[in-house]
Amino acid sequence: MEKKFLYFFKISIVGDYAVGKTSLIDRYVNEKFEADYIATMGVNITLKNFKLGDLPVQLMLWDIGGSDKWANLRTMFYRGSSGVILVYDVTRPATFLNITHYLEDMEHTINKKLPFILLGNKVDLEHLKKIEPEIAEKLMEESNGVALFETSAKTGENVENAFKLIAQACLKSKKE
Ligand code: G3D
Ligand code: MG
Repeated sequence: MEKKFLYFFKISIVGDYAVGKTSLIDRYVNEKFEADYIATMGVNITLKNFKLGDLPVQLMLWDIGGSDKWANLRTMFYRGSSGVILVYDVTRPATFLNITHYLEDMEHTINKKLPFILLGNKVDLEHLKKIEPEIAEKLMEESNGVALFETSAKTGENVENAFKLIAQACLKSKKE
């Protein structure tokens, strides 16, 4: 009989306050699991089981509080991560500019660069949109990201695609 492996990936979701990190996870995951002792440190943990093709995969999503209070701890969250989701809000340019800082954080923390995807969230707010995908695409390519997605936690646009792709990238980097 064919042996089935369960792949397990810790994924950190990082970005400024109110870009939609928690909403994206809520949209993607139906069942929430919160570890209280970690919540007090500014992190919520959510588990998501699904299949990539016929491979059972479990994602452990670390949702990091955006408050500056936790800025020193953020580096710690990258450790042990298989991949990272960086989120900005397409209506607030400052949240996009800060992506560079998060990338620097990540590089200083771990020697190996983690696979990451970049999400421009809140694309449903078309009339308020200030960051066009071309500029984000450029940053993503320059920093060797896996992909850029424009998402909406409100409508669900691209949410599933994004999580699926980071899981695929984690799987690929594990096999390399
Ligand atoms: P955070 O976890 O990154 O801090 P949240 O962000 O998920 O708490 O979201 C912050 C606010 O943005 C919330 O509004 C949430 O409903 C809203 N939001 C998140 N994603 C989207 C999106 O894709 N589109 C729109 N239109 N709004 C979004 P409130 O009012 O609850 O503070
Ligand atoms: Mg949050």
